[in-house]
Amino acid sequence: MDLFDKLKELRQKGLEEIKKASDEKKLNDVRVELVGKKGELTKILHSMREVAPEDRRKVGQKVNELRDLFNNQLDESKKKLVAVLIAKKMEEERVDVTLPGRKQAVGSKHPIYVILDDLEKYFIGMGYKVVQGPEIETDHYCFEMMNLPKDHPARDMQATFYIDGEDLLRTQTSGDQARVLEKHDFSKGPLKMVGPGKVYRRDDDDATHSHQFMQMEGLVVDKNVTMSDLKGTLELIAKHVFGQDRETRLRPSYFPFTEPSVEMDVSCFNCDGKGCPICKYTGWIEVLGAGMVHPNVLENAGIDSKTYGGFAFGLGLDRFAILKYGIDDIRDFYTNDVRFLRQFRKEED
Ligand code: FA5
Repeated sequence: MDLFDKLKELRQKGLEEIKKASDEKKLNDVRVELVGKKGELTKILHSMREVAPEDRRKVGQKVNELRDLFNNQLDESKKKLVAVLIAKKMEEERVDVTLPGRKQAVGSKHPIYVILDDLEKYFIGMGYKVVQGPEIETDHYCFEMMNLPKDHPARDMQATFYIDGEDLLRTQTSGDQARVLEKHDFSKGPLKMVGPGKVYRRDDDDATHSHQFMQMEGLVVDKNVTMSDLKGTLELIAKHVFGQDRETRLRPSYFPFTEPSVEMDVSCFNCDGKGCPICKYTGWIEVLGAGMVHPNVLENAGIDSKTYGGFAFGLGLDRFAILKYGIDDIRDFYTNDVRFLRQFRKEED
């Protein structure tokens, strides 16, 4: 067969193979086989010696024409294959933009934590450190160290859930006082701390009582701390949380770990002090207990009560929250109703 016939045959075979190649890889193989460095057309050029000199130019021309033809066909085929591939991918990854989007439910801070975080910041600003005591507390720290020995009648006011003879769900955050007093090094400066957290009591639930609630303990111990330091601090807190207009009062009270002891009331948000079922017709809602640290508490922790003295307070964060937001039932904080919680979303911003 002469070279012209070979070229004719290659033309037919090449075009068929290009047509048959069903993916990019196969098409590339065909390209290498036809127009590659060691491909069919190159082989033909290498056998030019067999061609009569007067025909060589013509053969060269034919080879070039065929190379152009193959290259064009190969490019065309590639374009078609890529287009098919893209169409297939688009079909597979089709997104229906008219479908409604998936709604992301964004939660918000619990109202009690809104107040807690705000108060923490406020106290940190006044030089207090924040401590975190254990919710499962020992009788030793919750009561004994706080001047409440086993047979003390004041234990009855805080009946709680015992886990065994020694461990209990803490009734108050006051155990934090004993824990920090034991560790504090007064050569490094005065002790100023707040300890927020959950507490538990076997109280009967009503609009202002819950069997689980939040307290924030406060303790300041140094030389020369006076009752007016306590009064000033409590007034600052009340004004910070409730604003300048809400009325507050201090009443004498009793706690085994403070002497003298006081309780602070805030005028009822619901009746503005006139008396209603929420404040049990007193016009006031009690928000915290406080007093000057009892010398026994200091001595129990190994601190000389003749040199050092201080004040302490335990505020009820739930009570702060109901008064601040005008919530008529404390139990709403613990029922996890999102319609209730959503109302406080703005407070967080
Ligand atoms: C105490 O728990 C003392 N540890 C507070 C204290 C600390 C006094 C340091 C002196 C020095 P009391 O039982 O009064 O005190 O509780 C403190 C506050 O917790 C109350 O003023 C009230 O705001 C809140 N509170 C008490 N019982 C409940 C309850 N069942 N539900 C919601 N809040 C409560």
